[in-house]
Amino acid sequence: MIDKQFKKEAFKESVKENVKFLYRKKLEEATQEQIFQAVCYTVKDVIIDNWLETQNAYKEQDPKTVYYMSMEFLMGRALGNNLINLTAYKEVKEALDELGLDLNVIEDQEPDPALGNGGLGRLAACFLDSLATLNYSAYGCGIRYRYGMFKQQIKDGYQVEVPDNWLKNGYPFELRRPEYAKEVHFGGYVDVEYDPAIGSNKFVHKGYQAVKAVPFDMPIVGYNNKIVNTLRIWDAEPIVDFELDSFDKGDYKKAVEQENLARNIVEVLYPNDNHMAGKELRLKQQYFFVSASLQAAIAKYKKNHKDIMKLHEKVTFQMNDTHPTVAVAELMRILMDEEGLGWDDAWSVTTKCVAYTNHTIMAEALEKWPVELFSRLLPRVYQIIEEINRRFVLEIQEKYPGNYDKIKKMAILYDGQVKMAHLAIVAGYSVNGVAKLHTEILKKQELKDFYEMMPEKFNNKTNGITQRRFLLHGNQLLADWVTDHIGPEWITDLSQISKLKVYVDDEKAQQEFMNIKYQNKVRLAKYILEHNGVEVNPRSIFDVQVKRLHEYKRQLLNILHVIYLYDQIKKHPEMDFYPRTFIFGAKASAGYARAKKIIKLINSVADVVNNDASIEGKLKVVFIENYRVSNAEMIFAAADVSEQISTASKEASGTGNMKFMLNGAPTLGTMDGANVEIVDEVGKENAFIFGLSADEVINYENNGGYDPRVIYNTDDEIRQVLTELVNGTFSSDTELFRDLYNSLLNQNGGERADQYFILADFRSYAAAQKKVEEAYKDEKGWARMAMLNTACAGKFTSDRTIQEYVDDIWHLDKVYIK
Ligand code: HBZ
Repeated sequence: MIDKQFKKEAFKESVKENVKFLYRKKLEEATQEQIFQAVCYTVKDVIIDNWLETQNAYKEQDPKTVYYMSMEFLMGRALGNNLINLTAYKEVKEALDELGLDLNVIEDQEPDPALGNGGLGRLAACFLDSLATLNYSAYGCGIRYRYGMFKQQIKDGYQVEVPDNWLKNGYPFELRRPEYAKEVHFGGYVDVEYDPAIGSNKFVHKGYQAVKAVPFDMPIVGYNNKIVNTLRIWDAEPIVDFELDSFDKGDYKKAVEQENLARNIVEVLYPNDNHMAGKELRLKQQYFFVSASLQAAIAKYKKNHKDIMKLHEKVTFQMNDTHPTVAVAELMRILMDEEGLGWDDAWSVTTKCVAYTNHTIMAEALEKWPVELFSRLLPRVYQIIEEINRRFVLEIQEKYPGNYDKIKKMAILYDGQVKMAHLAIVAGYSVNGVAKLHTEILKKQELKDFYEMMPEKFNNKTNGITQRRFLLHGNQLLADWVTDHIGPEWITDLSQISKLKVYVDDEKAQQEFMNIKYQNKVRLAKYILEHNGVEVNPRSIFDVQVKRLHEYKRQLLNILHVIYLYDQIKKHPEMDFYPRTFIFGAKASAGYARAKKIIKLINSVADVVNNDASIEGKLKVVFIENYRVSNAEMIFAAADVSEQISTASKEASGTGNMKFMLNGAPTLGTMDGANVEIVDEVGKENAFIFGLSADEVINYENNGGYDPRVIYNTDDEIRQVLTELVNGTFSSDTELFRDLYNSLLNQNGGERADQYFILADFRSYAAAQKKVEEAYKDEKGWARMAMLNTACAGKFTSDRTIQEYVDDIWHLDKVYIK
């Protein structure tokens, strides 16, 4: 270990000192939570030195910096990950052992900073890890929500949302930076005033409400390279402390309003994934963190650079979906109103500085704001968007004279709405999708008109995940085994993991690999017993679907298939059946009634199946409560089968699929998102692929021709499964699941019957599941397949993804710390 603080004796002393200092207690008297805090402060001490050194190196070497702008950073716990990246995990574990403490228990004291919903937020977190590890200068820019993603409790089979007060005990790794506070303005109006300095009129924003944005910095530790980057998340405070005497001055109302605005703005993360809520507060959140982040970035640039026209040489802003897209107009505003540039110069700089990543083609997720709301909340920014739109519409007319359909489809302002994706594409110098198939669909379907007009902007960046968290930390047994066989290079160069291929037919290696899987299954079984009170057999196949609950992800297909298997076992008790445990974990958006009903169905099926002695434990169903990053690490390590069963074309990429693969679980999935590339890497004989293709789905959607009733009427077994939703098999209330039943069979308003093609794919899914069972029975064959999945996962590291962003979009310079 490189740092003196991690010499065991010094570490132990420091922890004891911190317990004394923070809590006036001896170690023996402290709670585990207090010890957790003390350990974090010891670790933070080391990190701060590296953080300072990194900032010095950046100052000296002046590299180009990426600002990753995201409403969400789903970081997961920091302590264990920081120790891993400081290469101090094992030393610290031993030191704590010697103090009679268990590092795992201490890690479990940390709340998950859950400042994100799902894949998009977790991707941002993986990217920060890779940027630091690859020696690039980067800031994450986001919001310090008081309440992150809600905690999920399951009561009587229903999801109940409980507020996540993650800051309750103080978060040890964050640092408040009041000296970098910025002001952000809302509402008011735009006035025109003569400015003698420039000898012409200029626009002035007046009558606004102001909020103070105060940054909190979190360290992002690179792996074994002394780099520490920064995640900067903004808190909101009132500009002036609430003063009673302002009542007399007549601005009492405004003082209260400003105070309320500050209090509300960072209160809570919107818990929707792939769905736009359209709430005014959400737009306030967006502008709040974007404005503060841009102001900070420009102030930092101006410290060492004179020419604002060269901003793009040192700075680039990546917009994580359209959520931060107001950055386009805000950067224009700052460049014109604060820096004094004219329109053309400001546009030239802006369009070299901003780039956009698209994460979805789901129509309901596309951000469109009513003009009324937008222009009231952000009058000056709206004015700038009008001008961007006016000029863009002229360009369309020039390119497609007389073609008004193009304007209708492509304008930024249309039908009384501000279309954020259009703004992002028009201003962005790069537009990327997150997997090959997704990018192709963007080019050929969703964004076709834009692709035809500006093909040079479009590119693909297939997602990735960090192997440091999802193998080295989450699956320490397998990580050690891999290192024993091929050395430790895979930790920073995952392509090396292909060296495992020479072992896939080696019987000893197979046994060791599967024994590790078994131990991880035992660990998960223990967790399930403690948290769900359900006993599961670690010798059974662990078939896992963990991700947000969404109809397009088709947890409903999975549970309907479980019902089908249950029917089969009941009908043919003598049939050969390999024991199976179906494991689910998913949060549903609080307002998404059908998603919540699917959770209830899973739990109702679990109740019946798990308590039916006649099936002799062959089938178990478990719904893991409060799925989040910390328990995900354990779940991936224990999975035999990775369920990636979205309706083809709907899942932009998926990243859970990659985490399962790395941990040796073959994919059972559709040809969707990054599944396609997983199959390319591992071979289709080492995955279980089923279902309609993306082209087939899109064809049905565009031209009709799919009728689930035909399947219902002709397939007795499927009909029986559906009937059991409404005949009392899983609930004495026969109406409880009526909506799910109807959604599969009846058209409802604008919604097609079975719009996610569950019945269409049911038989091929069941057949693929049968193949899984057969394959699993062949122990050696399965071990080989599992190992090949791990060995072929090299492409799916976020280190590769980040290097592609750097090479094609960001053009950052590497920085080394002496
Ligand atoms: O982004 C996900 C995609 O569904 C998934 O396929 C992809 O792998 C991942 C990373 O690229 N999208 C999300 O997670 N989206 C959101 O969480 C979201 C949150 C708020 C919104 C819209 C979408 O307003």
